[in-house]
Amino acid sequence: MALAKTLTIAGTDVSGGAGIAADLKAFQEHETYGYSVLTTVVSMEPSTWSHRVSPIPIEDVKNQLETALSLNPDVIKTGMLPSEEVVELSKDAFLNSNAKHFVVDPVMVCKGDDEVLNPGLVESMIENLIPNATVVTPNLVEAGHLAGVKTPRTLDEIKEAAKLIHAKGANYVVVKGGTGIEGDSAIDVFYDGSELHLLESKKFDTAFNHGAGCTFAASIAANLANGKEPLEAVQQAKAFVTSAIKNGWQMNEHVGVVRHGAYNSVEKIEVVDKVLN
Ligand code: PXL
Repeated sequence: MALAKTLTIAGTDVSGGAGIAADLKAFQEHETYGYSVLTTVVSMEPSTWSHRVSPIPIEDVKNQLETALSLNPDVIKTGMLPSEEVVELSKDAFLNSNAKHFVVDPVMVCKGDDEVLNPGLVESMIENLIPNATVVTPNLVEAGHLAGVKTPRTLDEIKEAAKLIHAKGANYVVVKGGTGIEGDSAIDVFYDGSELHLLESKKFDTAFNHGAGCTFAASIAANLANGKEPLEAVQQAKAFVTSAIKNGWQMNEHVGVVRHGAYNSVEKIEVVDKVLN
C-alpha cells in the first residue's frame, strides 16, 4: 500500500536525537514514508559537546532536492537550514512541488546556544518561509526573532508574538512555550488568524529532551500528510512529543534524548486545549 510521503530538508545530528534522525523516526511512528535532503552535518566535540556545524556543498543540496521533488512529496518539512541560499532553495522546492503542506521549524540555534546560526537567516526565513508555511513552530527565542520583539516570557507576550508571526503570512503558528513559562503546565499557543488555543500538558522534570522540537514539527508534518486538520495535527503532535520527553533518557554525560516512539510503545499523554480570548 502506498503511504503518504513526508520529505524533511534538515541537518543530521550525530546523536540521533534531533535533526533528520528525529524526523524520520517520528514519520515512521506515524506511518508516513519519510525521506530526506541533508543540508548540514552537526557533530559534537566529545569532551565538551560543543557543536560543530558544517554545511553540505550547495550543489549537493540542489541535486538532492531535484531527486526529492521527482519523488513527489505530499508534505515538506524544514529543519536546520545553514544559509539564506538553502532557505531560498527550500522555498523554491515547496513552490515547485505538488506538496499540500509546508511545515517550517525555524531552527536558529542548537539548544543551549543563544547565537543565531547566521545573522541573515532570520530575515530570509521571514521573507521566504513564513509566507509559505502551513504551520511554523518557533520556540520562544525563535518566536521573538520572527516577530521582531524581545523573547516572549509570559502568556500575553507569547500570544502577541503568535499574532505578529501570523501577520507575516504563516497560515498557522504554534509558539512552543514548553517549560519556559512559570507554572505546572508545559504550554504551547496555537493561532489560526482568528482563534488562539492554549495547549497544555503536565510539565515533566527532565533534562533529557534533546530532539523535542524536531520531533514535534515532524509529527505535525506526518499528521497533515495523513489528512488531519491543522489544529488536530498539532494537538496530537504535542501528545506525541510530550510522551517522548517524559520517557527521555540519558545517552552520555552531555546529552539526554527524547524517546521518539514512546507515544506508541509506552504511553499516550493527555493534552488539554483551551480557547483563549
Ligand atoms: O534541535 C535543533 C537541531 C536541529 N537540527 C540539527 C541539530 C539540532 C540541535 O542540535 O543538531 C541537525
